[in-house]
Amino acid sequence: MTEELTQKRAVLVGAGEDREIGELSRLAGTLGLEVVGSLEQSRRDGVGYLGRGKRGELARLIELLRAEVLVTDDELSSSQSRVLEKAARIQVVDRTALIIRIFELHARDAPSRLEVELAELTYRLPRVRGGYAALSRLGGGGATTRGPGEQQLEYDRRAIRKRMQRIVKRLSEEKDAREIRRARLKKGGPPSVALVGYTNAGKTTILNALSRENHSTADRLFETLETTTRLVAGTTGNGKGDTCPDFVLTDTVGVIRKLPTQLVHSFADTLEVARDADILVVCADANSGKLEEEIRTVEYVLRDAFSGKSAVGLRQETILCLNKSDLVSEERRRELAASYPGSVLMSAQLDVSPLLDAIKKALAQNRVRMQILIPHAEYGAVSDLYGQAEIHARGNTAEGLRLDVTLPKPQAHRYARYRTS
Ligand SMILES: Nc1nc2c(ncn2[C@@H]2O[C@H](COP(=O)(O)OP(=O)(O)OP(=O)(O)O)[C@@H](O)[C@H]2O)c(=O)[nH]1
Ligand SMILES: [Mg+2]
Repeated sequence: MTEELTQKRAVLVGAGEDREIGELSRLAGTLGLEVVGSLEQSRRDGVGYLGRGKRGELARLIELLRAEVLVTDDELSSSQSRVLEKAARIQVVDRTALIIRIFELHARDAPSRLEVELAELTYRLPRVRGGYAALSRLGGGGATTRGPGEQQLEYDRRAIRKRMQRIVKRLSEEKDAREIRRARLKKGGPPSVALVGYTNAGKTTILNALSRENHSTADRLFETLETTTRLVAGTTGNGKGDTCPDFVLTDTVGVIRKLPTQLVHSFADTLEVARDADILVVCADANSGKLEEEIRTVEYVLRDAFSGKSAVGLRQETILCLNKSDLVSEERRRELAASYPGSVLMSAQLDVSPLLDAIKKALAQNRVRMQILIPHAEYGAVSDLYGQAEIHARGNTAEGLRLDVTLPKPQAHRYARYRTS
């Protein structure tokens, strides 16, 4: 897609009140760019992202620092990009292209790769026109790039649209299959817990610790681009010998502020998992300077995805997990406990048992105990019970099978008609 960016000397620019050079620098670092300088402006310029004067300053900075790539904190229109490229006279990469490139590098399975390709094509399509150095040719020629003939452009656009249609079709087939699998799992299966949160919060580290597996974690943004589901045995240890039903735990794609719209599709799976989970664990990096904003971004993305019908924390049991407590001072811990009552402050690297305890408690609260009588003719209903219910007592009677069970609330209503007390 982009020509190799690794190890290139990059200058970062951020314009507008919501610029965030620190995070942009981490995104650039994730791609292996070497950040050598930055320039900021409080107002975003419609013509060239930076105002005219600032563009002059930028050109001098680039020369001084011998920078090879310019990275902007916002997506640029193709004309903004042209103007900026003309001033900078080096390759310009906007925030969207940067994030798409990270997704491309980190996509491991076929569906994730298709999602990223779709995002890239969506990004590229409106930029085919007029000699804009399209994503595939970033770095080519800068201001001197000339557009290919109109006919060629139309041909390119048509090819892009055709490819997009094919990807959308394949992804929708994939989605149907996934939904069938999920529905099947949900029907007879154990309760589900989803780990959601800002990128780099430690979700995969938590999954690994709870399931004793070893999925890739790294101090890079968007390390995980697929959802992974693992069964966690209810007896998984805090050493206290507590037991709880088994539950399935799902790791999801991290969220980021100013999420490129082209990538929203890539989050569909994550959002479905979050929507369907019995318990939602919102993970955050307790040591982040932007903790509050990161939590709000995650809630916003989820709320948006649940299309306003159910805000986070209303329909589902939600646990706020403030991770990486090992990195914060004692004083900050007290502040966090006061600011986020009910949250779990812990370090996934040291000990996940505080979170496990909170999940167990939430699972217990999310369950009801009831006595049911299943008539002989409806024995089929019994088999669905196994796996999701704790059975305390059972006995055959003339009317049918009497059971004393504890069930997850979401499933309990299905047995309501058999209920005797
Ligand atoms: N100090 C400290 N570092 C942690 C802790 N938990 C995770 N990390 C580190 O934080 C970084 C990110 O962890 P991941 O588990 O990959 O985070 P993630 O939320 O899965 O990130 P994405 O997949 O990119 O969304 C890694 O370098 C981890 O080793 C913790 O409790 N303490
Ligand atoms: Mg991860």
